Amino acid sequence: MPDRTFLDWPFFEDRHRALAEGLEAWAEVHLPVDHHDVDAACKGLVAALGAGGWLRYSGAGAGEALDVRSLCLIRETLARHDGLADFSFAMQGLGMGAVSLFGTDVQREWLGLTRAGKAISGFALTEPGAGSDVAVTATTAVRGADGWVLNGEKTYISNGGIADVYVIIARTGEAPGARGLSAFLMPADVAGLTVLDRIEVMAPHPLAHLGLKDVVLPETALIGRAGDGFKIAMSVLDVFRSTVGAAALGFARRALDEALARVQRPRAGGGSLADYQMVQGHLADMALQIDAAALLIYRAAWTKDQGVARISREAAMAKLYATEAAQKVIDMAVQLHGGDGVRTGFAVEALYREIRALRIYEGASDVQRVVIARSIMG
Ligand code: COS
Repeated sequence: MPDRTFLDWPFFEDRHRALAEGLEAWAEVHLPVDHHDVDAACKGLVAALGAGGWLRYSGAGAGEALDVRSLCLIRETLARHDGLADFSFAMQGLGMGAVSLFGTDVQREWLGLTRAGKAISGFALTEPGAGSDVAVTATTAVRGADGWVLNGEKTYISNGGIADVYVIIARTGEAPGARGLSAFLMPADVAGLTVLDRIEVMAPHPLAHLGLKDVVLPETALIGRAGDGFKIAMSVLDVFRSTVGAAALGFARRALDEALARVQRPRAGGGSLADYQMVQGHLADMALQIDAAALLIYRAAWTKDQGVARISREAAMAKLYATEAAQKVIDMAVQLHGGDGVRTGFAVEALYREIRALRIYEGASDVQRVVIARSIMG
């Protein structure tokens, strides 16, 4: 059983403690799921998370605000039980993040579906030539008589191929660079949108390279104002980067649990590995990194929930520290398992593969360092 004392920290209210307990009970019954067919698994998880009421937290309707502490608690709980469950929850939030923050009433109708688990969403930001540097986005959206016409390619799009709706960032050209982008809401069945490739990765989940050829979207698809797409994308990432840290925290907590159980097993020659001070030292380092990550994550989430407009620095610190720390914690858990640590079927082997992408997506670790450095340099 993982340490639950953090729930008594002053960052949380009683509703957060009730949420964490309720989701824990649900996860013990419903997770993990079979991962062999990731598309089917994710579709089933979205439906189950919707039926359980958990996806309500993934979006914000008119007059509501995303509760970042709830998002983080849900992600760390789900990640501790099943990485794909965390992924399915997270993408409903990230995919619809721009709509939650900036959508019109009509655009928010999609939220009714994604928050009920009846539609799947994706965020189409990254391009073959524009990864960390969003300002060089090349996909174009040109205003025509029938609305906007989009052309280009998007890659590494999570839920690509199974999503019902995407938020897409494209160049509308109001100004060069970051100031000439806009955000659009794009149903997946629109003519001209195709899946060019499915991308296979070391911790499999639905991921695709998308092509857009003369995709026509109505004027009402524009989210916020034309030219604000970069700021909209960054505002979404400000909210969701802390939650990536929370997912990493969930993986790390699971790794510590697995390591503790392993080293406390009786050994053939008597005693257990936990009797050795060097092993205890490793356990202490793991617990320390987990608590430090949790403090940074819930500091960022609490700050955003107080209504602070920009938490770029806090969110970057949370994501950077938590994902890097989780990698180290999981690596040590693998080490403490000996040969079983790298053996298929062992939880730590899966965690070792699952954590790696979190140091890359939603802003690689060095991007977070850039954001932090800029914030302290003023
Ligand atoms: N919220 C609101 N506005 C923001 C913002 C934020 N978090 N971050 C930047 N902006 C604004 C800036 O204030 C600036 O506004 P003005 O033009 O009015 O001055 C504008 O956006 C451009 O900002 P900046 O000059 O910092 O842009 P850069 O191109 O230098 O941004 C980084 C660089 C690396 C920080 C950015 O491209 C980034 O975060 N990249 C990572 C991409 C990513 O996470 N991809 C995830 C893919 S998986 S979904």
